[in-house]
This record gives sequence, structure tokens and C-alpha cells, in this order.
Amino acid sequence: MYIVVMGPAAAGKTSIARKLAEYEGLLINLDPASNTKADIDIRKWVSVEEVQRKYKLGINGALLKSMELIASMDEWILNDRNEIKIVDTPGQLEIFLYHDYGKKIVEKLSKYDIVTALFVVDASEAISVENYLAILAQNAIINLKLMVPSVTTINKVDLVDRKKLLNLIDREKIEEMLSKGDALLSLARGLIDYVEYTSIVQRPLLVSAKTGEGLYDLYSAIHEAHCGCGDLS
Ligand SMILES: Nc1nc2c(ncn2[C@@H]2O[C@H](COP(=O)(O)OP(=O)(O)OP(=O)(O)O)[C@@H](O)[C@H]2O)c(=O)[nH]1
Ligand SMILES: [Mg+2]
Repeated sequence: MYIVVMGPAAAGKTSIARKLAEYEGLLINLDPASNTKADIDIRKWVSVEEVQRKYKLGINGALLKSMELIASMDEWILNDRNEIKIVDTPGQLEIFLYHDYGKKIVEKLSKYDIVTALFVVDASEAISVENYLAILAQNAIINLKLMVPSVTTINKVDLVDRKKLLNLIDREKIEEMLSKGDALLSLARGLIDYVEYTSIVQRPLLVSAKTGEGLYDLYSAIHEAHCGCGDLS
């Protein structure tokens, strides 16, 4: 299985990818700007500094160009079905939200093995109702684009009020909170229904890459993702 770790900048993707790989798996660094130690490092072939120089681009343009190059090459792919391969990706979420590079990478990997997407968000960003719903919406878009099962995880739970977070991931509690709100209520309800209708089949899992909390459950959820909803492709 390939586990493709994605999510906003600094959510803890690399920290989680590293922890998962320590537990079971090989780490593939697909972030051309990251010097992280990995079993396969994309920077052997593509580094963002070199792309910036060669194509005369700014940092964000160079990152997108790098992902375009990465999506069109096979050198970094580990083709061993017996291994769990954890793929760490850059924090520029537009690679998956707006461009097709993320989709192409996932399609490429799907030719070799099953793929599960792991969407990582920062607990301190997810703690308000509006932010939580916005995160679910982003996740739903990515799911629709990638067409592979996905697991959402809220990382850095060591930094936030756990009760608030538990209320957010509880459908009944969030409905109750929304019912005290205003005109946004029906929009928010529609969004929750939409998210449940699309491929987010499980509640987000609460983890901390720092303390290790929830990581075992996360691994189990990733393994169950394919059995639970089937391959959506
Ligand atoms: N308190 C706390 N800090 C964390 C946790 N996970 C990651 N961090 C910290 O958050 C920062 C960002 O972590 P990374 O793993 O580099 O995040 P990332 O999503 O890979 O970041 P980019 O690749 O730059 O988008 C680092 O300082 C980590 O030590 C966590 O569970 N709790
Ligand atoms: Mg990273």
C-alpha cells in the first residue's frame, strides 16, 4: 500500500509520515524543498532550488514546476507490493486542490499498488466550527479529485482543548452547535451531508505526532480504509 500524506503547510505531515514509517513502512520524501531523511528522497532527481534557477521561477512557481516534473517521472517509485510505502508531500495544498499534479501522482502510484490518502490538519486550525467545516470541504474536494479512500487526521491534539475538538467531530453535537447559529445553518448542514455523501467515511482521528497519541488507531484506520469503503476508482 502507498499512504500519501497531504495537508496544509506545517500541519505535521512529515512528523506523522516519519512516525508511521518507524512503526511499519518505507518513507518516500516527495517534497522537493525538504531535507528530511528518507528511504527514497525526490531531491536526488528534483530539488526546488535547482528548478528555481533553471526555469527562473519564484519559490511557489518552482514548487509547482517541481511537482509537474515529479508527476511525469517514475524513478522515485518503489515497486514492492509487500512494503507499506509512506509518501510525504509538500504543504502547498493547491497541488491537490487546484492542479492535477497530485492526481497524476496518485494515478501513477495506483498502477503499482493500492493507495490511501492521509489528510493531516492542525488541531489549532480546526478548533472553530467554521474552520472545521472548511477543512472538511477541502478534504471532500481532494477526495473527489483523487478517487481513492482517505483518512482524515487532526494532529497536534496535545496543543488544544480536547473537549472542544470532540464536540466538533460528533455529528449530533455539531448539529446542536449549528442550531444556535444563524443563516449559515442550512449551508453548514448541507456541507456536512455533502461530506458524508462523498468518500469521507470515518470521523477524523485525533493524533499527536509529538506524544504518539492516537497513532496506532490511525494506522488501523488506514489499513481498514480500503476494506471499509472499497476502492473508489
Ligand atoms: N505540539 C506538537 N507539535 C507538532 C506535532 N506534529 C508536528 N509538530 C511540529 O509542527 C511543526 C511542523 O511539523 P512538520 O512535520 O514539519 O509539518 P509539515 O506538515 O510536514 O510541514 P511542511 O512540510 O512545511 O508543510 C514542527 O515544528 C513539528 O515539530 C504535534 O503533534 N504536536
Ligand atoms: Mg513536511
